[in-house]
Amino acid sequence: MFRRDLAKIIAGAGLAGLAQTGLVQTAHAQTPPAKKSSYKVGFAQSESNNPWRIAETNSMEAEAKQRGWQLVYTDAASSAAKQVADVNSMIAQGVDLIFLVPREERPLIPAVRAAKRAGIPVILIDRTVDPALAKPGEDYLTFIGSNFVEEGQRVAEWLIKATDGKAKIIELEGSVGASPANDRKKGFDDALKSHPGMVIVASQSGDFVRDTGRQVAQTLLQAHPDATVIYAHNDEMALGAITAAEAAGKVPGKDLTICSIDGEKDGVQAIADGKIGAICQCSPKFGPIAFATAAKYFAGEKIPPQIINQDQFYDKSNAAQMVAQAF
Ligand code: GYE
Repeated sequence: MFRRDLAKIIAGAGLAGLAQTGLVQTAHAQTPPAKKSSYKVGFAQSESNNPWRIAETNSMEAEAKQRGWQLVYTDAASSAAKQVADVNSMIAQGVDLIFLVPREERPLIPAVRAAKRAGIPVILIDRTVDPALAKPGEDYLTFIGSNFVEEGQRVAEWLIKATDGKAKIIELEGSVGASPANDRKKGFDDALKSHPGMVIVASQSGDFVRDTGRQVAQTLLQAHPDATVIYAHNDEMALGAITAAEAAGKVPGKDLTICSIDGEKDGVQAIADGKIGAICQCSPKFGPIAFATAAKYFAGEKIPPQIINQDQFYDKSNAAQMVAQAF
């Protein structure tokens, strides 16, 4: 809702009615604060337990420093409840804008709503919230990140070719309720539907964590020793799966084709070493685009409801030369 629309509504409805419907707050959230030479912005990170998260935080901190903006940083340590509290504390500190990585799609809705009520704009970066419960351009400013459905699809398409359409697949899902876990599963599973030879024999969460991925892969390989593929929703779990497979006496790259998403250094190196077959990139370097979008907003420009990052794809044709620039 923008100022022009608000003026129309005020003319038609009267302010008292608006306050009851909450429309005043919506309009406020879309109205940039007075121009300043420097801003105080919050960055509510979900956790810091893998190279992807650390690369994202570094990218955000570097950009804040370069622009001379104050960054209020919090780490929710994998707890959605703590992340809601973190956002509330940023609201209490009167930040000009909040960059939020909603750890899970639904539990972070109260945080989005609280910021909206306080008239503080929120930019969701890297993960999003349930679109049925909160909408970009209305409940928060915009979402910046990858198309996770497409990432899952691209891995599926590569696998269909690499296996001639015949595979028994173990799927290691990301954190339960996280948008990249939901959408990477959807994109992958849907792409396999028209290929009856591609069978998912088991699918379970490894929480995007290397050692959890290892443990889940170990259990699932015991239950399905004839599996030929492991699809992990991120590189960390794929690297855990390599350890589990080797411990079970299997040779990744020969007995098992392993695929994942992210493109961290260890993952891209594992392709070069022949242990991972392919990885769809998902870049964690959000600093430049996130802050540029906030700056445009502060300058009064209209922000699109979604800003989608373009991802590369790694396989043995390009992995060796991409290792050096991977995060
Ligand atoms: O793939 C994973 C991380 O939200 C897109 O979260 C991100 C994902 C990323 O923990 O490694």
